[in-house]
Amino acid sequence: MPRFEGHRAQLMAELVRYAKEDGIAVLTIDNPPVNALGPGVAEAITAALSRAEDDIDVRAIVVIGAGKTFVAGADIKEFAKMRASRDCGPGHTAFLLRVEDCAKPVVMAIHGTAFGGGLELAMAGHYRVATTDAQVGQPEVKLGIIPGAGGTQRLPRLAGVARAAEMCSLGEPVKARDAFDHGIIDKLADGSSGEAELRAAAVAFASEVARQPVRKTRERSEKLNAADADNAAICAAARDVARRKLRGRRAPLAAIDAVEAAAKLPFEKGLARERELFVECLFSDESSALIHAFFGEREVAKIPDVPKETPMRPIHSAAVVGAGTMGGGIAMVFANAGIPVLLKESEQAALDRGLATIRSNYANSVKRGRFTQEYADQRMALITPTMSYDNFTPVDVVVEAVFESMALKKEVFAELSRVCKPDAVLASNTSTLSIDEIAGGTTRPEAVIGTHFFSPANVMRLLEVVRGAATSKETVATCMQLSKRLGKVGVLVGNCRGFVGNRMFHPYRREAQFLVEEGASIEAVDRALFEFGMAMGPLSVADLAGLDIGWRIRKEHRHLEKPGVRQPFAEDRLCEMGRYGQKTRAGWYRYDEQRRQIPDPEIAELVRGWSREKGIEQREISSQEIVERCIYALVNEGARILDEGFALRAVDIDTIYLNGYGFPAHRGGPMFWADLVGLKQVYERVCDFERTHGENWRSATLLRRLAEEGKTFADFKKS
Ligand code: 3H9
Repeated sequence: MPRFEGHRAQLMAELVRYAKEDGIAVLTIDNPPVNALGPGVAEAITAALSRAEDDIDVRAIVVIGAGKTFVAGADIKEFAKMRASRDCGPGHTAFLLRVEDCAKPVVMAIHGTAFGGGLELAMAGHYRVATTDAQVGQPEVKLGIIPGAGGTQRLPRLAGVARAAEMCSLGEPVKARDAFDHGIIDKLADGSSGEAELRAAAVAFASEVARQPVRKTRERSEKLNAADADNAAICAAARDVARRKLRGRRAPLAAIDAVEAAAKLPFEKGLARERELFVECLFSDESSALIHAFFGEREVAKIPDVPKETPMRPIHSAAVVGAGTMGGGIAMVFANAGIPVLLKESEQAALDRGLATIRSNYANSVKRGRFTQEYADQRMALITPTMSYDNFTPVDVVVEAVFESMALKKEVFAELSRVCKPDAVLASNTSTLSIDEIAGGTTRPEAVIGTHFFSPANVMRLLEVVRGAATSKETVATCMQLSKRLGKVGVLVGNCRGFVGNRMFHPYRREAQFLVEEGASIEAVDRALFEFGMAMGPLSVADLAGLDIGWRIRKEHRHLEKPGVRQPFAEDRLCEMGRYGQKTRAGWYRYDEQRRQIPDPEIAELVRGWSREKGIEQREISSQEIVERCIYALVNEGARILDEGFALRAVDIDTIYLNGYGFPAHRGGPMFWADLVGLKQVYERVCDFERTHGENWRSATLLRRLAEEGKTFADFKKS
């Protein structure tokens, strides 16, 4: 064999190991970390299948994944290369037809996850055995694409059109038992969860089916409804759900079109339709944005000066100081992760109130079927209420969540320094105060860090981890790892006013108010941003959060405002009228007893009157200007933050906005979106706004520089 061929054969043998057990060939895919169908894997599987077919001692074949999972899908990194070369390559369709045409029965053994191309591979096999804790799914829409290797054609043949349309359009994972009930899995390997146990169960199953003729999924049709009208109705209903749940996205609708094609067309024609739709989606901005978001969520865990090997403190127990809305939510987060947590208050009544809220949150979850009463009881039992610091000594991490007052926080941290063991992490949930100043009041500033949870803490995925000047690498590493354990996306940020998220949100909200003061209607501002994809319009968000919070902060920081620079005034006036938002059932809008929003024309009229008094010209404002004013305000501030080093990378800012501020995932985050628009265009618009609206719109130096150099935020690396 020539040297090159020999090397290739060796590589393939490493990607897919071949073994034999009682006449069953076992093919183990070994492509860490998640056995993705990366370069060479399909070829290696094909070669191993051929070897098994040629081996007269082999009666059937098992395909299994090495390590903790089956195949988690195609290699997502390859999509960027395809986009860059405008070439999707041959794809995996022919490979999977080859698997399906294997002359001997092929049993796919699934543990961990069979996602995307992984499930497509599994469905091209003749049988599927799975551990009970395995999950299957077609999550491609979460990457802005659709299954591209027959998933939309084989899944309806196994699970029916309705289930396939749902799985392919929403992308949610399905547990093995559910998949079994729907015909996707043929056998559950009860009691096994790891590769070795599953392998034994799959080999036994393969021996049972070895004598049966192969059963090709593509030739099955019993689950495809005979009547086209039924399928059309199912797909129409699926489209309604997808439009509602994944607003503004193309891929979910394309996925349903492809599933519908499976029901209408012969298999080969259906495959061709799937391919067309896959290619259309792959070359969309939606897909580049969602893939950016996928890798971003993983990238943020990588801190250049805090390598993986940095020692971390083990976290076995926690304490939360303050049982208000945030403190109670944070205690639930620890309990939900199985970590026992003390919940401290200084007054019995406040402690009782906090516990009652937690209890009612758990009761609601049980009522909604999210988990059982027993599970809720177990979580509740992990929360220990207390009125003193006496039992704080052994805890590994404390999160302070008391009222936003520096004096009070300093008091708490002084107490924590006194009672906590020397290596405990001391975290503050402050959203506005300086971590350095808080740390300065302790005897161990290296152990002090910010953990800025978002409300409701037990629901929102974002956690800003705020690094102070003295915070040690060990403390940073511990908190970043803890955030993953708590089910949060931890993003490391620097200690500036508002940190990253709120610092950027400030100019965004400011512009929303200015727009109303200049004549846009309250509803028009909210509608334009909602249609851009934001979870809620900025004025509705303000009503939800409480207008009085911003009012109080503005009053405290008035001395920092630059004279002569325009400030919004309408929200302060609303507060002076006692309109604090949803909590007083009146703010920008009015609210009924069920907190349903009702437009309030009186307020629009009032704001118009106040604005005229202040000499602010009233004019028609387009929804494009509304979006640009608000989103470019985010981008401009984001550029400053990046330049000043308070965020490590542009993708960190995007991840914050996608997970904590309702920024639409299919736009990739504000910085990514600006890169897509083109920084030159963004910069020119910012300059226009500066000419018209003054100093608030002074362009960030970094934005100007990158625009002039023809670069993107993604190119930027802080030297
Ligand atoms: C597809 O299949 C299209 C098909 O229709 C075929 C068309 C032709 N590729 O998440 P983790 C990396 S589309 C490349 O932290 P976990 C990830 O970046 C695909 N890399 O672990 C990370 O790298 P790093 C459909 C991947 O245990 C490392 O693996 N499939 C891929 O918390 C560990 O990941 C999906 O969408 C991949 N497919 O969760 C599944 N997957 O360490 C996407 C992961 O350098 N993946 N990586 O940061 C997942 O949902 C989760 O990774 C999984 C494991 C649940 C599997």
